[in-house]
Amino acid sequence: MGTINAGTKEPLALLEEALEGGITHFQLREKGRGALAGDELMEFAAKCKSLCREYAVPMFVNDDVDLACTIEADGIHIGQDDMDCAQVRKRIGASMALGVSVHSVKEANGALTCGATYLGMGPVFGTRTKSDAKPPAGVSEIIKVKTQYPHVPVIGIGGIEPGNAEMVWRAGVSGIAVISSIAQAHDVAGQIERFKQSIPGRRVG
Ligand code: 3NM
Repeated sequence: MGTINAGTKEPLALLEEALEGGITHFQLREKGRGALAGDELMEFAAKCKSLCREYAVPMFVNDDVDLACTIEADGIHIGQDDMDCAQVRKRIGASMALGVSVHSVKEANGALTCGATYLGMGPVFGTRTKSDAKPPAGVSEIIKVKTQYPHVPVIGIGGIEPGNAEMVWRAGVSGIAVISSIAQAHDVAGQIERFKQSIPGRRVG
């Protein structure tokens, strides 16, 4: 499960609450109006990295290879239009995880040929967080990709909430990535627990 910066709380406080609540991965996605840049971004990313390290949670950086390399992130995530994934793999070396957003078996094939470690697929449901998101795709392409590449980790993203997460798990994902449903939750730890309860076979009671 991943969560990313956003919401009304102070971002580092939110990250700490999410780590305390049990997120398993964190992705820094610093975009849009008022986004940090330059040294400020570097400093903020380094603080996120050290917080994640305290909780032994891997940290990923969205789109920014220089930033990922400078803070020695555990992984980088890129979209189809961001950068050439073969170039990114070349720059980051073999050990850093590389996530690539894909929307079809064809794109998955391309990403894996370039050395992707995992695939992000979305938006599964409608999302207001990403203004240029594609129309909601449901889980049908996830199922096709998992059928073709059963051992490749796929992460579902987009509009995922505790109430609709089970359908995504059942499509065979290894994780779900969530922004608003966690970042805007009043009780972050409680919301993360609700997500954990959504995993088939993990429910108690
Ligand atoms: N990428 P929320 S959807 C960052 O489809 C992102 O690739 C998407 O935010 C994709 O959990 C999305 O608030 C936004 O819907 C996810």
